[in-house]
Amino acid sequence: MPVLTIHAQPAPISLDPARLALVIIDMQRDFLEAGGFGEALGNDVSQLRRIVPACAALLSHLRAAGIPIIHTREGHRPDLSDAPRAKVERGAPSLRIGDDGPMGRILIRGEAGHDIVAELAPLSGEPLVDKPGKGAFYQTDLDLMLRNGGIDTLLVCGVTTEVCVHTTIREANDRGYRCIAVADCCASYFPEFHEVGLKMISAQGGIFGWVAESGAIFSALDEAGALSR
Ligand code: C5J
Repeated sequence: MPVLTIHAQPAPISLDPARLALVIIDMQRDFLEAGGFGEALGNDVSQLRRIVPACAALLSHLRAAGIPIIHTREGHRPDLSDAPRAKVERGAPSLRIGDDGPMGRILIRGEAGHDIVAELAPLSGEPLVDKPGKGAFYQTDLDLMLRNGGIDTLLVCGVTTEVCVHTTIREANDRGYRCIAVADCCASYFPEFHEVGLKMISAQGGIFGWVAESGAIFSALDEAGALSR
């Protein structure tokens, strides 16, 4: 496939699709469904659920184009030994990390709520990175996997825009990866944080990276596919 050029903010970005991967952040039941961590913190989970169809379309296009997909999940060991006390103690006292909820223990690996939502479940062979923090690089082997795979540019989507998506993009940017946030495949419980979060990425000439709509990615992939035929 030839070089792709994606229409993005603050400027179009050209990239080698052989060095491109998608990191889809934390599309877990604990954040998207009633009774999970997100709702326990007082949030309206429908704000996040609305991007599921767009994320499903993105996964299907990228799978068809052979672009690697890496899924992440935020969560902790059952004994909470990897959960800083400062994190556990914050939030709603009624339902904290490790407490029993309707989908099992909140934000604990192996519990039903920790799973990716069914519509976006990883296919066999797609890596799943379990992370104890907000950023996908913190205490994980993500950087090693990307470098071994020759990846230099990341599409990043998922939830929430201003928390785990932003932290991951900042971490990736500092490690030398070019990041493109996929705007309509990211969401926040706070729509205004989503909007500002995206602006913060592309402001100042792309201080953290680029922002593109999924439609622009599909057009670029389709065009490159047509050119390679
Ligand atoms: C949060 C996340 N918001 N995945 N996690 O706690 O953004």
